[in-house]
Amino acid sequence: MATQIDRFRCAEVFAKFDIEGDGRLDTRQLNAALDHLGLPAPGAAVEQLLRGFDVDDSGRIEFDEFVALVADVDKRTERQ
Ligand SMILES: [Ca+2]
Repeated sequence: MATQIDRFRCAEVFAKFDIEGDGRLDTRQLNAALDHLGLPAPGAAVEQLLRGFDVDDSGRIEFDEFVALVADVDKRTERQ
């Protein structure tokens, strides 16, 4: 079933896994967030995703980057 994860769901999950509340996720937090969304990715893939969507090159995933990343992973998961 298509999941269609929307921005509100992203915000909820982002807040849950942004343990420090600093508005960004590191690799481990991103991994946990994707698991929680039902989009599990192996560690190496998560690191690749983080690099690929880290638009501001901060080494972390901020919320807008997270929304884009989730939409992309979600879309690719649906195709399988
Ligand atoms: Ca970033």
